[in-house]
Amino acid sequence: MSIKSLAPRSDFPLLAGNPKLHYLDSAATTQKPQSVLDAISGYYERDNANPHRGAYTLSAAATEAYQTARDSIARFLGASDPDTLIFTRGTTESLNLIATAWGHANVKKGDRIVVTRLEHHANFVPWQQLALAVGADFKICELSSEGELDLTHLSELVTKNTKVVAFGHVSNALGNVNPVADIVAIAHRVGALTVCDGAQSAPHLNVGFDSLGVDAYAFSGHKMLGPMGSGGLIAKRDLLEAMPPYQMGGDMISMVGDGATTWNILPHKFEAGTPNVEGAVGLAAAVAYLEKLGMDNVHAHELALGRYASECLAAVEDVTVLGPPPERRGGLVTFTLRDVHPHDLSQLLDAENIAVRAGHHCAQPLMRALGVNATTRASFYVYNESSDVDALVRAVASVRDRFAVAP
Ligand code: 7TS
Repeated sequence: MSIKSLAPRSDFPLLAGNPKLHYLDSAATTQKPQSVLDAISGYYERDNANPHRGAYTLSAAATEAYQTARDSIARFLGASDPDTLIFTRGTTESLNLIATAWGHANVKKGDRIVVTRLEHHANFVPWQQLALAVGADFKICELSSEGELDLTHLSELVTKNTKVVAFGHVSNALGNVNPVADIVAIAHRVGALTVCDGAQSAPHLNVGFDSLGVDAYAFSGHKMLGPMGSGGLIAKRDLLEAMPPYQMGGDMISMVGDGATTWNILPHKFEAGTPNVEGAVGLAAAVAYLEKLGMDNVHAHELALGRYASECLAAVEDVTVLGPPPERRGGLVTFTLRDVHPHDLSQLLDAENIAVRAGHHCAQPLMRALGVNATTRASFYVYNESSDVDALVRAVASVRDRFAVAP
């Protein structure tokens, strides 16, 4: 089988400079196209100043660049109100923002917080710690025997004292694409807030925030061709307006009295201090690149590579592919090779110029439930093609032949 890359490798300087590299760790971070690098250097060459703070022309140019970026990223994610997109350092900061600012104002002793077994630590630990701090009940929705979220269990957990249901759109560890509408319906029956970790969906799917139904959605720019340290939180306007600020300082105030302070309007209320304009501008260039490719094409491309990789890896003796079937997964495949530790496997693959991730994938609660310490994960993006999968499968089979212990 031959699946060509959706985007030319020549658009990505790092890949063009490393023609032998099989980069299969895009779920951790993606490579960046030249257009993103150009947008960042162009911003510094033309428009750089501290936005919002000066009345002079250059500061207005920086402000304009920042706001234009916000508009285009909000549009890309299907949010019709760009001022409800708060720029952050990424998914981790977005989830900490809402768990801290909203959580401490709204979750009390005896209330319940529900997360899922699939969560990345970034959508698990902040809620667990909130529960411990206020004396709330912390519950975890388990997986069914098919390895998918058990919605019957979720319905049982979501009682009338449940204040929030936090869940990932797409699992970084197993690739599950979760049924957002069903989860939201269960949570909203009791008026619980829904917080969606979109780190692995914003890069890969048409998110459509306005119709997704969740109250808040977190994402990272660096996983979708954009710069590190970029990303955001999109949330419903009334939620953001009612929520106290997260960090305090410049730009987020309206009036500072000696004894009290009032807050600025959205989005500034949640963006204290000098913003990451370079990150926003770079991320806007990244979404422009993705829009040109078309998100439906991006998704179809990754599904095809994921299915192909699953089939080929499953055919290697002693390989176990984990997670739901490929048609219900994002573009990644997670597997184990009997008798070979994932860390050893990833180092052996590295010697063949194959970059994959090995470990617990920041999902220790999930690894415990699966009964494994670690797995190996290959994840795909627009610049990957079937030859990357072929190289991976050949190398895994060769490691198996060299190192697997006879039964
Ligand atoms: N949530 C999910 C589902 C993730 O996959 C990640 C990062 C995060 C949150 C945190 O994102 P950050 O940009 O704030 O760091 N996931 C991974 C991964 O799978 N391998 O390295 C990082």
